[in-house]
Amino acid sequence: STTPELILVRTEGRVGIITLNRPKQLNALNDQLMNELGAALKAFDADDGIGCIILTGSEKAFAAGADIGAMATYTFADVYKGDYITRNWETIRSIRKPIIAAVSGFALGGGCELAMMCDFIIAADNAKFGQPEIKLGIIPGAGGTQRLPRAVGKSKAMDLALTGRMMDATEAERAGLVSRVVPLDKLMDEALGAALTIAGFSQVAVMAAKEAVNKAFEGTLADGVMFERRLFHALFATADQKEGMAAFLEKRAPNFTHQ
Ligand code: CO8
Repeated sequence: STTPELILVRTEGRVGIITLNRPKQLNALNDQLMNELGAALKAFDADDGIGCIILTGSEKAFAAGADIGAMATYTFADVYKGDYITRNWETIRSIRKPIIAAVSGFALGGGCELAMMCDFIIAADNAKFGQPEIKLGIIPGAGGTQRLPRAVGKSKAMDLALTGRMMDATEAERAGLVSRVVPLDKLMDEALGAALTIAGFSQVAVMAAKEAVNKAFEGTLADGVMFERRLFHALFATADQKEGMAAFLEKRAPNFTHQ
C-alpha cells in the first residue's frame, strides 16, 4: 500500500491514532483524504494488536467540512452517478473497534458528520461544531440531519441546520453531542487515556458493547433489547468473561486474552 499523504498514522500501545493532516485547507475532506482514512481505519480494525482508535485533527480544525473547491462545479449527474459521499464515507461505519473523535477547533459540515460517525467525541474547549451547508445552498449529506437530532434533539438540530450557526464546546457538551470537554492542551492525553482503558478490556466485549449501543439508534426498543440480550448471553462463551469475573473475585487485575 502507498504511504498516505493527507493523514498521519501512529500507534501508542494498543491504540491506533489517525491525524487528519491537510492543514492549509483546515482538513477539508476530499476523496483522497477519505480514501486514505478508510484504508487506515481498516488496517487498524484488522490488526490484533490494536484495541481502540483515535481520530483527530489539528488545533485549529478537526475538519472544516467537505472540500468546497472540489464540490463547487459538480452537477447532479456527477454526484448521483458517482454516489458522492456514500462511496468512501461508509468505510468508517463498518469499523468494529471503537473510534474516539478527539476534536479541537472547527468540526463543520462533513467534519461534524465525521466526528458524529465516531463512537464518541471528546472535545477541546476551543471546539466549534456546526452544519453550515445551508449557507452554501445545500444540506448535510453524510448523515448530519439524522445523527445530529439523535444526539442533541430536534430543536437544537433544526436550529443548527437551518441557521448554519456554530455551537461551542460547552453548548455541545450540555446538548449531549460530546462526552467530555477538556482544555486544549489536555485533549490528546484525555483521549489516549480513554482509548488505552478501552483497549485494555476484552476485545470481544468491547466490540459487543459498540454493536449493541449502535443498535439503539437503528431499530425499535424491543429489537434493541433482544439484540443486547443475545450478545450478553454470547459473552459467557468467552475466556475473557471467565477471567474478568475470576479476577474480580480473587481481587486481582484481569489478564484478558481477547478470546
Ligand atoms: N473546503 C475547502 N477549503 C476550505 C474549507 C472547505 N470546507 N474550509 C476552509 N477552507 C480553506 C479556505 O478556503 C482557506 O484557503 P485559502 O487559505 O487558500 O484561502 C483556508 O482553508 C483557511 O480558511 P479561512 O481563511 O476561511 O480560515 P478562517 O479561520 O477565516 O475561517 C472557517 C475558518 C470558519 C472554518 C471557514 O474556513 C469556513 O467557513 N469554512 C467552510 C465551512 C463550511 O462551509 N463547511 C461545510 C462544507 S459543505 C459540507 O461539508 C457538506 C458535507 C457533505 C458530506 C461530505 C461529502 C464529501
